[in-house]
Amino acid sequence: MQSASLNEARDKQDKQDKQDKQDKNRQQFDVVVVGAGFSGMYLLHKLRGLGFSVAVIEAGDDVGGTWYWNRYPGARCDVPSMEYSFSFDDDLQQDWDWTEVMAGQPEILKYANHIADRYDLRRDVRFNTRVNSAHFDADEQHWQVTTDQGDVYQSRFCVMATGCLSVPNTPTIDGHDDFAGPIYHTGNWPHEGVDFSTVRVGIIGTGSSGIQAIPVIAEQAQHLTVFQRTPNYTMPAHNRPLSDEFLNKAKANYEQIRADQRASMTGIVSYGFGFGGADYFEPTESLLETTAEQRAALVEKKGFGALQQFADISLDPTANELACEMYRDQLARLIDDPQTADALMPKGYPIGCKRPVIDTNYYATFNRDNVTLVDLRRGGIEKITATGVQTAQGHYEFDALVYATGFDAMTGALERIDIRGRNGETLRDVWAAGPRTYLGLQVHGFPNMFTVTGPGSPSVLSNMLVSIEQHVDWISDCIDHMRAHQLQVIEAAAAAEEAWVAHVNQVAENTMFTAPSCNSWYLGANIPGKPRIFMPYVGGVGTYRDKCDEVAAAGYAGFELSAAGT
Ligand code: FAD
Ligand code: N01
Repeated sequence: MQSASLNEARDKQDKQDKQDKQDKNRQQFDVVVVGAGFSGMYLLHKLRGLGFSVAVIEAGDDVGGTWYWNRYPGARCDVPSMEYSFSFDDDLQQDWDWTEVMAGQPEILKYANHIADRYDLRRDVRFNTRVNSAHFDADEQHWQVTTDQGDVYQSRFCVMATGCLSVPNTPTIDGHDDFAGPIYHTGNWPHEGVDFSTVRVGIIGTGSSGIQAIPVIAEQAQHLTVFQRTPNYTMPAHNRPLSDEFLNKAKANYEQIRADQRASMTGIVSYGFGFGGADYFEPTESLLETTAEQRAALVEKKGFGALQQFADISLDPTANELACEMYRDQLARLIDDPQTADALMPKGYPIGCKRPVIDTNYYATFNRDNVTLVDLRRGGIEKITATGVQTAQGHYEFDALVYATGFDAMTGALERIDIRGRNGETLRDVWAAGPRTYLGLQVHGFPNMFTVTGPGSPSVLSNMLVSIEQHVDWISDCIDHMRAHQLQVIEAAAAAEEAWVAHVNQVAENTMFTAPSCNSWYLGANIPGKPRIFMPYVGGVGTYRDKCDEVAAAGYAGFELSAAGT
């Protein structure tokens, strides 16, 4: 009895101590931003420039987000670097020289660091700090944000720049803890790198990360065993150094290139890589109008490149199936062993259902003597053992295990924070049946909270730097507008959100993304129990930008704005 009351007293004291510490650490800002990837960095720069006080909170110990965490061998961007970069400051884009068509992770991280230095960003970022909760206080009309360091931040606005691909997914496989060697995840790679030269490696997953890492690890390791559940469609990157001549030409044309990126479907125009010397890459032809002989001749001549010029592959299921056959024909030519070739062949789902993958030497890797492909369609993983992986086909031994198993995408980082809105409801509950937003920018019931590249915006279907810039500009302008008009609260109206969600779903219907045979992380299909909802907006970057601009020009139509809150 006595010890129970002693425990109670101790608990009470602990709570009081925690409260005292929080009170002591309470800090007030106009805006709290969560995340210091490209989104959080540009938000800080932009809002600071408008004269707002801003605190950025970041779990990692430096800036860069994706490019800070994903340091696996072979990590690289698959959008031309000249376009996967910020356009908000012409001096920045003129000063920075990319060295390759598609930059590798170290160079992109260097660029992120350059931005942090150039705009003196780090002084307003709290590193090594994870946000645990964000609650809207309806009486005070502000957000209260708490962290794992015991800090409490109060701010009028809270912007979640937490990333769409920032929560690594490690599948639950029996025996994981029994494995005797080191275990890595591509999405949280050791900063000091990993030397595989004296060991045998097993890797699970053949999405973008796996396909980039496999050729590089195979070159280094004694032996590499690849566990593949679903073969992917992947195209050669043809990456190469950028010449001074190209850099100068692109820089001289930057104003036009940026304008065209913003108006395009995906934020990518591939300047300098068009057919027949055209400035931009634009497929225009119809595969349906070709004969079997023409298709065979094209594959013979151009390999996978044969598919690039046809616009109907992404629109018409019959054209898509023809493209899949051409793809498999080319793949068969590249692989020495017919059984391995068959195992690598994607079948039963369309090209374009999953995020496109671009690789360097992926298929050639499977002709190496030190690489074994395990096609899990012939017998899946049963468990992890101390020395490898037990499948229905047998046991495979190795010394180090790599998960290239992706992310809890788009909603993962947001749902891991205890976010509570005006009536105390959690975002997790509100999104239990799938994410719902107005324009991917706000959620009804969560006033003054914005999401950067949130579900319901083009986001991961686009060159993210273009979408990040557009969202940051829109959000900053909105906050600036509110200050100018002495407004305190902005909240997406329920009806506007409802209509936007319906529109997002409607444009995704009958696309390759939502084909019944399609399983992708866009649909949440990679996470057991996640609702099957197509999360990003397929309508295109240019169309979406126009819609957001119209909404703002109409006094933030579809949002409720008030001086004293609702
Ligand atoms: P992130 O870079 O993910 O940053 C979010 C930050 O928020 C992280 O640093 C994270 O630590 C922090 N954070 C999250 N939750 C919390 C919390 N609770 N508390 C504190 N901090 C938190 N996109 C393209 O357009 N082209 C590409 O070629 C491309 N390649 C990619 C390659 C890889 C390997 C991956 C994983 C993604 C790639 N992407 C690509 C998408 C990429 O995520 C975006 O391009 C972009 O970098 C996202 O920036 P961000 O700032 O929005 O998010
Ligand atoms: O993740 P993924 P990722 N047993 O989800 C497999 C961006 N990115 O990290 O397809 C066995 O695509 C899973 O198999 P299946 C880009 O947006 C860009 O590779 O579910 N296997 C799949 O093969 C990308 O789309 C670049 O059957 C399991 C793999 O793991 C996104 O990040 C580079 C399994 C996961 O693939 C995510 O890519 C890297 C299990 N239990 C990343 N669970 C660029 O180049 C999962 N898998 C731009």
